[in-house]
Amino acid sequence: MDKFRLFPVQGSSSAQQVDWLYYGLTAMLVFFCLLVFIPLIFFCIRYRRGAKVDRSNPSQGNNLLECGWTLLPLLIGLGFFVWGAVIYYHVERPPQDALQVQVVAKQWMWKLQHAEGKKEIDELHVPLGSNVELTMASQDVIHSFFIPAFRTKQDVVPGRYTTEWFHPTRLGEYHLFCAEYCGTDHSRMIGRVVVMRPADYQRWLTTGETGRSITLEGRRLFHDKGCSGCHVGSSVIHAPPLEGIYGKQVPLASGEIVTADDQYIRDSILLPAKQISAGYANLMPSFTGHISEEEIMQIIAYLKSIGDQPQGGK
Ligand code: HEC
Ligand SMILES: [Cu+2]
Repeated sequence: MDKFRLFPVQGSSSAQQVDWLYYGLTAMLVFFCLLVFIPLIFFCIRYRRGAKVDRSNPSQGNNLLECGWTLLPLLIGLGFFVWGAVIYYHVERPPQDALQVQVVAKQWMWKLQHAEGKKEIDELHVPLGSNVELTMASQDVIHSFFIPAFRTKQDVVPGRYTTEWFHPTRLGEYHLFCAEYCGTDHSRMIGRVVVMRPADYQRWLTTGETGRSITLEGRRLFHDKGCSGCHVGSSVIHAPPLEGIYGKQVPLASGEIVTADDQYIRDSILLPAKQISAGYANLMPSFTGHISEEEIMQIIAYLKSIGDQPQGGK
């Protein structure tokens, strides 16, 4: 039985929900298929040419039947819509306590980094029973991060961040695919996800080349890339302080108010002229071509980490 599988194994908390929806849809389709085709075949045979059956008194229509077969499918359709929407809502909203993993896609590999600093390529190690959130960026074209056993798939798009989360419920190794055609070697852009016992995961984090944590790496970059030259209180250039900016509402020169999330900070670094903060001049140089997606993610993690410190004004 294990050889013949219509569905991949259920490796995450959402897998079962997604599968039940599929079973439900399939059952409904089979039901309506039979409802149409069994009478159809029956009438084909019964009223075939030459058959001696009563053909008098043809039906003149039946309002109850008409309303019934219009309303019933409508209600069933809406029911499936609500069912699907509930699952979608669950799958699209990462929980607050999730472990953070940064993912950068490029032709043709996945580069991943854990918050503690451990990096890997085409492999993702995660602990059993924890929520894991991936923040993903692409260095070139559109890719898609697909783990069939977890029933999660999300496009990875250049120029913006997308996220994906899951809660592994089963130890083991699972396929990781790129599910968006991304060029010649797309079919080789594959890898594996390894779900480990939490203790094994902690041990794994500290073995091999571990590197510095993402936030420490971000702090180093903040100085090395020259950000700190402008973004400190004592700077000659009038630039906004960045302590506590993460997640805050930022007024822009255009009068708009935006939330300083990952995307906003990323755009501030690469396209500083796009959104100017109110009260400041457009003096920040663009770092396009001078900073990699990984480095931007590290700086964002650093800015996030200095978010809790008290600071003057907003
Ligand atoms: C030459 C000085 C200068 C340098 C270097 C510089 N910035 Fe800026 N930065 C500014 C100024 C001025 C603004 C305000 C105008 C604007 O929004 O573009 C700003 C705005 C920002 C904002 C938006 C802040 C807000 O309150 O909306 C962020 C985030 C930011 N910079 C991050 C960085 C990072 C990260 C680096 C290093 C990679 C960096 N900056 C390097 C001068 C600088
Ligand atoms: Cu790809």
